[in-house]
Amino acid sequence: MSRRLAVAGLSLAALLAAGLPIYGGMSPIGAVAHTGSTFAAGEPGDAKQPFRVIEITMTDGPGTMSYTPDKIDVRRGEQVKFVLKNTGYLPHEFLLDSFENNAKHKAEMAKNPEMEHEEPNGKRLEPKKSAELLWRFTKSGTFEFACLIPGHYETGMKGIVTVK
Ligand SMILES: [Cu+2]
Repeated sequence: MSRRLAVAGLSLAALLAAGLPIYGGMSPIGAVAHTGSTFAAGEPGDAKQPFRVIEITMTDGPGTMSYTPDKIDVRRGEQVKFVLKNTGYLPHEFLLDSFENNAKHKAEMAKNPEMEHEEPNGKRLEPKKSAELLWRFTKSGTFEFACLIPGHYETGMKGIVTVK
């Protein structure tokens, strides 16, 4: 969060210095505010409650980027601890959200590729790193996990969580 604020601050300064208009959708305020509205898929988990562990590997190779597995079924109310492993050569993200929010986020990332996600519903991993994300699926429906680094989603970095 602090890094993102710093980045947002810099871009504001740059825009002001350049005397360019500041568009509503790209203002620092907008960029920060959207972080609070990204919990479509449930809520951050509670480590004191039981959870199931699901390991997800993120990989990249010639013309391919993917999550394994890329389809997960959970019960409504269930907690899942995602153990994320980036075995590829590039940084990757895991953002758990609605399809709609991920699509919006993706458009923002295209304009601001340095944007880094450190939110309760997302992680960014450098190559050969791992991370954990504990999540409670409080809503039934179909959700998406995605890597929104420009070009990655299109190359296959997306997966589906079905909550019943
Ligand atoms: Cu990626």
